Amino acid sequence: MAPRQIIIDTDPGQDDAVAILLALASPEEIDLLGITAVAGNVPLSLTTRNARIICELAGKRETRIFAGCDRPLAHSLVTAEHVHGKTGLDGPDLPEPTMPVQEQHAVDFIIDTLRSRPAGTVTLCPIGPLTNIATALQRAPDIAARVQEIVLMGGAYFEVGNITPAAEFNIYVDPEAAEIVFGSGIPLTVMPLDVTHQALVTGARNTAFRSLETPVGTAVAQMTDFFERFDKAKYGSDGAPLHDPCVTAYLIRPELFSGRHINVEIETQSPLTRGMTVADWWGVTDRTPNALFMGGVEADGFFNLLTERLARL
Ligand SMILES: [Ca+2]
Repeated sequence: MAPRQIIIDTDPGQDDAVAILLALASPEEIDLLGITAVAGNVPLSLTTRNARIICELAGKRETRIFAGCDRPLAHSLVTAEHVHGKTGLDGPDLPEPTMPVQEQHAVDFIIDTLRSRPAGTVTLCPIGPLTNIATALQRAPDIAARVQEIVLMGGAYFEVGNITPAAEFNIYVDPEAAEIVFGSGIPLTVMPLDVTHQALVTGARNTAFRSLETPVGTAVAQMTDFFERFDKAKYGSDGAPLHDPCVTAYLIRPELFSGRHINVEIETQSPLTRGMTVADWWGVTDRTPNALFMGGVEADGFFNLLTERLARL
């Protein structure tokens, strides 16, 4: 089968970094058309910088990187330096990037790519707030029918929230954008916290990265070491959850994940639950299903895949 053509829309982030590295290491399954940066974990200038650092770390300087929206559609930006550190990529000591940022705006790149390639052949992979994707859909509604699928990291049902008691970070930062994406009619596959909190970098898994004894393996071990302090303190878990790599792993090994095709709506109004993904997991409404909402991952298979692929870089 030909590799899937994808655009990764991202706010790196240590876990974004691992998601991108997995894609770059997997050319049989993934043809990465470009990386579009968005404001999220840290401001846009840093997410664009971090995307370039990651591509250079992987030796993939030819990757096209585009800068996108620097703020959510309707509210001011909320960032997460308390999780990811001041740069968004704290942990390893990586050089400042020198590869270029493309001149075209990320939203224009998304629109042009969908219009210029055959309908149903491009998959969007958002692993940050949904601002770039929603802006593209607002500006060019015709592209909705051309997207093969959106596979995204965001939301939660059983785990409820991580940035507020009710909301997951990516959706919380731009719920108006999420509402547009979830209402777009595009086939959606969603990796919520319910899944990503099962993908924990335990000590043994971190050691497996480090034991690759490559610059990529070492950097991933250092990034996940940094990132885990927050989750260990907050959840008492065994290590950092690798949220975003669930998206790229799904493109390679979908059978590692299980979920339900259900209705998911986004709360945009309530001050208490703004950004909540109201997921009808139990089918208690007659609302039309709009998303394959994942609930489980085979964690050992996921980490074996990750380690095996990162070894190639
Ligand atoms: Ca992210």
